[in-house]
Amino acid sequence: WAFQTDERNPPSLPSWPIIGSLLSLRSDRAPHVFFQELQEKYGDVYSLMMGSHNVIIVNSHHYAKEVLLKKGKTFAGRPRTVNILTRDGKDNRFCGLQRHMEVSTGRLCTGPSACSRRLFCREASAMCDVLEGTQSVAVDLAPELTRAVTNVVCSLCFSSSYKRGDPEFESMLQYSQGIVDTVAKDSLVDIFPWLQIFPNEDLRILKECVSVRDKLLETKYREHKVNYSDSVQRDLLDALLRAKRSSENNNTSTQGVGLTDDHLLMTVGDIFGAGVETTTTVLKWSIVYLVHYPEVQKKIQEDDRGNLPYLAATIREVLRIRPVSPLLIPHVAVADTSIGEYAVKKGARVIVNLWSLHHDQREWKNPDLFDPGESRKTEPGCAVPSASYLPFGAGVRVCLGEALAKMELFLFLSWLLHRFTLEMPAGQPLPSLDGKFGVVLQPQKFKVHAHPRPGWKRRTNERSAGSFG
Ligand code: PLO
Repeated sequence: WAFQTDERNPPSLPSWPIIGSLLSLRSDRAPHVFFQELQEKYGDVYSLMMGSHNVIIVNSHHYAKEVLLKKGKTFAGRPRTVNILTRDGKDNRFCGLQRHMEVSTGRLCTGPSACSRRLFCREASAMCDVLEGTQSVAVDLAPELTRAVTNVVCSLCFSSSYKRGDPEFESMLQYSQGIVDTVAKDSLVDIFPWLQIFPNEDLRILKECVSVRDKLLETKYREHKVNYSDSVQRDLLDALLRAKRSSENNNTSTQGVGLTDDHLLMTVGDIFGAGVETTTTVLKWSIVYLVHYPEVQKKIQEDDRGNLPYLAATIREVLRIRPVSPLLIPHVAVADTSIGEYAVKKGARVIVNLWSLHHDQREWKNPDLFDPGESRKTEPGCAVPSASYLPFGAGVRVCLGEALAKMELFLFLSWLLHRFTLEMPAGQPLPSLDGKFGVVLQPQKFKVHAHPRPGWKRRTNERSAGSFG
């Protein structure tokens, strides 16, 4: 028979008509942990039905790299899950439209430079000054961390920043949390189509938060257009405005699709949201682990090597043990293809379980243990601790902000640990290591005491401020 092939289908979870594999998907665990558990029974690659969709879960780095790198273009499709957030995919990010525009303007503007470095130091230092005022009370560091990170992104995108207690900032905190909490569930709406017919509470919250966000973005956009000039490029929004103008001037080229105001708004919205939520989350996890492991904190503080390699190793380990995006964002096969020995039909969704890669027993010694030490290194000088490590994804959909994020995390944490020792107040339990599953994996709320270090002022005089690392 001519159409007989060597490829077989991946092992599949039991499935029933209409409800798909829903019955075997009931579990109290977060989806990434549950998918990792299923790996024991079904193997590294298995498939399940969610409603009428065929979903393939990939749990090891060989297969993950085939999807993201080797066959990256074939798997570069996106499900229409985030269409509420992105006005039907007009953000270029989730749906691949004119990504080149985002890449050229985004990289140009947000790639780390001496300028962004100065910006990080300015915000980190301002944050430390505020923390200094908290004296001996334990506080939730999240609002100040978020404000500092927001101000960095705000400066890069809109040349503006927020003071403490700014009502616009407060409303941003609120809507953003609303989106983080609900947008991952919204992708379930896409997976279980009948949820769309019966809109639920989460969907209402999501729509409301997105509308608040859009109003804010539109205001920023309107204000910007007034002062726009072709000759100066103040920030990312200016760069996008310029790209839009030039696409209007030769609209025969760019695939016949002009850049609309919506494209532009959704692109800044994305960069803004991604820049704030991801970095803040990693900073929070870093603090959680630093109070759990005071010896790690001490070792970073005592490191007198200029580029603080132990801090860099700590950040790498935080990104491994608590990846920001444990299931990445789902991919869709745009043609019939395969993963390893398994056939994959066009339209299948592929979820790369980064959690499995980062907790793979075959690749890591004691993967559930936080250990920034030597045992996580493959070779000296090698920046990547193992092949089974992709905190920023890979391939065509790789994180655009990787370099910026690494520099930002490094500078923020070095300022923080230079000026403070972070401790739990006496008698308080340590913060939980369990994350809350959402579009990013966030730690639960906790309070810590930022104890000023004796003599930090003396040391700042020795090395001029901002020259860490
Ligand atoms: C975060 C909440 C914001 O209000 C909107 C937003 C935009 C872009 C999203 C981001 C949220 C979460 C993290 C995402 C980012 C795009 C890329 C990034 C999903 C929802 C990751 C981790 O892939």
